[in-house]
Amino acid sequence: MSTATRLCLLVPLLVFYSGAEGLEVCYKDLGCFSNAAPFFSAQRPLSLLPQSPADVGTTFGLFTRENPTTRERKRLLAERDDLLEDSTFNGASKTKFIIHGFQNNGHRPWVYNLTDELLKEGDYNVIVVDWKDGAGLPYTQAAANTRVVAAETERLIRYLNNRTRADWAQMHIIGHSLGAHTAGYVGHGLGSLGRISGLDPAEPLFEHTDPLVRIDPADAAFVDIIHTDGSSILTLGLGLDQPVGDVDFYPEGGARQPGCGAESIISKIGVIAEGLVTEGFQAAKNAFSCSHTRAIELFTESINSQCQFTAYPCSSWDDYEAGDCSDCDGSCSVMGFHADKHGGAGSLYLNTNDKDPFCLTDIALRNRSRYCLQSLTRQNQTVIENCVSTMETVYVNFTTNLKDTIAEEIFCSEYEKFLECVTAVLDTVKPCQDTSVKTVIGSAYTNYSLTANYECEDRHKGYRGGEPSSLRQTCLSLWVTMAAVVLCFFLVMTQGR
Ligand SMILES: *[C@@H]1O[C@H](CO)[C@@H](O)[C@H](O)[C@H]1NC(C)=O
Ligand SMILES: *[C@@H]1O[C@H](CO)[C@@H](O)[C@H](O)[C@H]1NC(C)=O
Ligand SMILES: *[C@@H]1O[C@H](CO)[C@@H](O)[C@H](O)[C@H]1NC(C)=O
Ligand SMILES: *[C@@H]1O[C@H](CO)[C@@H](O)[C@H](O)[C@H]1NC(C)=O
Ligand SMILES: *[C@@H]1O[C@H](CO)[C@@H](O)[C@H](O)[C@H]1NC(C)=O
Ligand SMILES: *[C@@H]1O[C@H](CO)[C@@H](O)[C@H](O)[C@H]1NC(C)=O
Ligand SMILES: [Ca+2]
Repeated sequence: MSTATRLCLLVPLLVFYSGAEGLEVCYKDLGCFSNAAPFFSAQRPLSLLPQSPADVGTTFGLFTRENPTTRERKRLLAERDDLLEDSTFNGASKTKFIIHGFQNNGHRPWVYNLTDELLKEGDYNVIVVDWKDGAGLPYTQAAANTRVVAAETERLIRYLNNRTRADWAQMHIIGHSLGAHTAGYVGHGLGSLGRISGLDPAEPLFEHTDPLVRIDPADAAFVDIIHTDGSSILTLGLGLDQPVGDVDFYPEGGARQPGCGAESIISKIGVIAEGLVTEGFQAAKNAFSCSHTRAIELFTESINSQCQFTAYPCSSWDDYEAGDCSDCDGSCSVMGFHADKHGGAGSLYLNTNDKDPFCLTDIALRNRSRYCLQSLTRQNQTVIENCVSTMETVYVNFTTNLKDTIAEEIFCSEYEKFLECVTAVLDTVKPCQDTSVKTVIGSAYTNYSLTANYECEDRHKGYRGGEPSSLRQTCLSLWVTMAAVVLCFFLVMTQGR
């Protein structure tokens, strides 16, 4: 980010500035919280103090196989032996914590789905950390409140350990968005937590900050991260792109997810608005956070699925997409719940489906990127049967095994068909674009990749011109972003749950 951009970013952030003032605040039993460095930095120009435990209102709901339903949820609280005795907490079982993020709470369908899948997999204590009163606007305050949520969670864990000998080296915290950083603080405080799964950890006020401020590999014995919305905040990406775990999974590159609609900020706002007009608030909200919540869906699916989310080490997503990294060489891993049973470290890449179920079978996965490139660059093996275009996608049906002798001819006629198809899309989408068709076709041509259904889909959509790059660096786009963010938060709020 340039200095100018960063300065720009400060201004809209001021809009959200409010809440606790001062340099340090102390809360009984939880200790003191300072907002001095490293909590104050160039990446974190607005560092608030956390609100009081009463304002944040953290609660802990216990689910086990004996009491799996919402109605049977048991409350736990540090130092409350009566609650513990009345509960089904088993100190000998492993414990899984679920911590939600900004503008969320512990009663969302995804929390129940995740809990159900966990209890199906094993006889765990599942503890849902609900901090909804502290997780609302402004974002700066919610980001600060995570420290109080973490301190309370740490206190509960120490308490459970004292009373039941439950070992926190056997505990696992699953945190989404701000909840991932919360988990980081808990692990840091405890020193030897077993595992943290960070599901698309939040980007704003955390990316490139000191490891004390954000989740990092030292926060637990094993830290696995799933990145699904790592595109710049300037394009409404809400998740970290920076690797912050022992192993970082980047499904579909980790910047944005297939099936989530448009990717440039302008078209993203368009999709949100369209959702609002056609299907109401829920649709608009889903369009806004589709990529960000995909990490949860992927993790939840991974718990009991027969299909493994095999991920490959690679130098970059582009190299992975180009088919350069389809060999594991013993350093692949499996994204999601079972990641701890596999080796693998660093940044790993994989393809996923654009809808539930998201896991692609190994064979389709391995062949997918490479197959398409081969099909398109070695046309003597390929016939394009038909070519169908929509606004977003060009579908191309292939058959293989052509005789080499007619290769040249086929190549030409097939290529013509392909051009026709892509041109048709360009005409529909960007009738006024002055980029020469040749260049545009060129980039579309090499950037197609084959999905499991052998439909050739443009994953980069580069031919549409991408984001307006002149806008990107200006305050204008920031303000548009912020306006959209405000709009979306307003939608989320007014939805009132
Ligand atoms: C929860 O699971 C149900 C049933 O599998 C599914 O239809 C629903 O979309 C899931 N909800 C979320 C938020 O993941
Ligand atoms: C539990 O904590 C109490 C103090 O609250 C302490 O006296 C006791 O030794 C602890 N027990 C264990 C097993 O750590
Ligand atoms: C995957 O590739 C192998 C060899 O490259 C081929 O034999 C197999 O049919 C392909 N499978 C799919 C589903 O494309
Ligand atoms: C494509 O055709 C050329 C020329 O006929 C041939 O040399 C090449 O091996 C063919 N490619 C494949 C993958 O068969
Ligand atoms: C691909 O071809 C099959 C069989 O001809 C057809 O059913 C299918 O609709 C085609 N897909 C596309 C995207 O054209
Ligand atoms: C394919 O897409 C990537 C990523 O968007 C881009 O960097 C690359 O230049 C594109 N390839 C071509 C030939 O345009
Ligand atoms: Ca940390």
